[in-house]
Amino acid sequence: MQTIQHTLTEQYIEREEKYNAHNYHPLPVVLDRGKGVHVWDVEGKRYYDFLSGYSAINQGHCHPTIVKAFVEQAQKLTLTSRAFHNSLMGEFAEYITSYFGYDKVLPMNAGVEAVETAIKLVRRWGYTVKGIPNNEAKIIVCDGNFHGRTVNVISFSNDTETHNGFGPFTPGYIIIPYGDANALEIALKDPTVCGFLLEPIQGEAGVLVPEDGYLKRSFELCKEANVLFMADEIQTGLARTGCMLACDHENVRPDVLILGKALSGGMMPVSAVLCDDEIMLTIKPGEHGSTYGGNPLACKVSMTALQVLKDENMTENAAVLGDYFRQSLRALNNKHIGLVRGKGLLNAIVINHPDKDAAWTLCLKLRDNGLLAKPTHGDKIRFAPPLVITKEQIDDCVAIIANSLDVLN
Ligand code: IF1
Repeated sequence: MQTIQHTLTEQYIEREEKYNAHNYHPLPVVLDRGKGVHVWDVEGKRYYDFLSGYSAINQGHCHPTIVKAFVEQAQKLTLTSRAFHNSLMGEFAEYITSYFGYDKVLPMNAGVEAVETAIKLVRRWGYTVKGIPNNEAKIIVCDGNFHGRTVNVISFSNDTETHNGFGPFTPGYIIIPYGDANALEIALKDPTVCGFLLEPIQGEAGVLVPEDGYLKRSFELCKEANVLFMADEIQTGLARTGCMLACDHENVRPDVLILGKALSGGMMPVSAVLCDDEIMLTIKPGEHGSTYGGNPLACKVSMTALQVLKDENMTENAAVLGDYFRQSLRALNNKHIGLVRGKGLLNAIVINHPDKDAAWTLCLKLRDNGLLAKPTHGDKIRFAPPLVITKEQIDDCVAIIANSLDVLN
């Protein structure tokens, strides 16, 4: 009788596939432990993490200061619901609003909940402040957007994979090309538009950086049209692109700022919407909320995660090492790297190869050589390490990438 030997990794994956939903196609590696820029799999092999939990781990895995805050608060008070006050909510709200310079914050959990919150706020503002007739408010969004996976949010996604087969969809959205201020200007002529929602750099689309000046021009056009500029900085924010917010690169202060992911340093889902009173106070008690939103554990962890970004100069590190990383990749002059793009430590390469699975093949090779990254949209690979990475580690990683590219010959 033949017995098939399964590695430990295979055993983990088989079990997961048997009992878990098949809503992802992960790279075959089973992670068990993380510290800083590194993760270890169940076999004990170490890797550089070049995905950083889709930029939720900007501060590095299991950052000791954040872990300490987490553990201490977990032993004290974790959840009260918003039916009662908790002793950290005021401190958190003051901390984060002064950190980003807004009147108020509304805390949620997953990123998409903050997007939904922002949409509700902006529609409500549209009706009560701008005077749009009831149920007619529209929001302009961009082609290729990714803002999360609720039915409402996928209603305005034009990615077939995330959108198709989940209808009926929510009306009230106008999709325009990304990076095209003229298209925005035309769409803004509709007086029922209350907001323009965008990613300052499109992540899912493969790290699409718009032309310099696009954010500023879009913001100004919104101002002229009395429309709120809503920045989804869930992925681009929190030092990732070499500024605290990607909008800072063009000195744009969004009317509505949406944060998530690294807001907790990868400890738990924490998201938030920040805006001024004219917008925030249009929602009254009982009209919006969440069981876990603003829980004391999240408040404590989030303040600590934000403080760590500043204390460890992660913005500057992302800016300097991001430039260095892109330069080093370009200097490889490898015929299979069609394009290197990004800002700070949010980067992607476009693979130039006739085989449509080339990016996946390369990611498997990178894994074998000790670096984890994931293809997006077929031919692109995102490179977004934790912001605590050093220059020596970047050199090491570029060498791994250079060696791994041989697999495509
Ligand atoms: C998945 C992408 C990254 C986001 C922006 C809101 C959300 C996200 C700009 C929602 C989430 C994720 C989630 C993850 C894949 C991932 C992703 F490839 F799809 F685009 F990061 F690049 N706004 N991004 O990027 O936040 O509700 O998930 O907390 O859904 O598979 P969430």
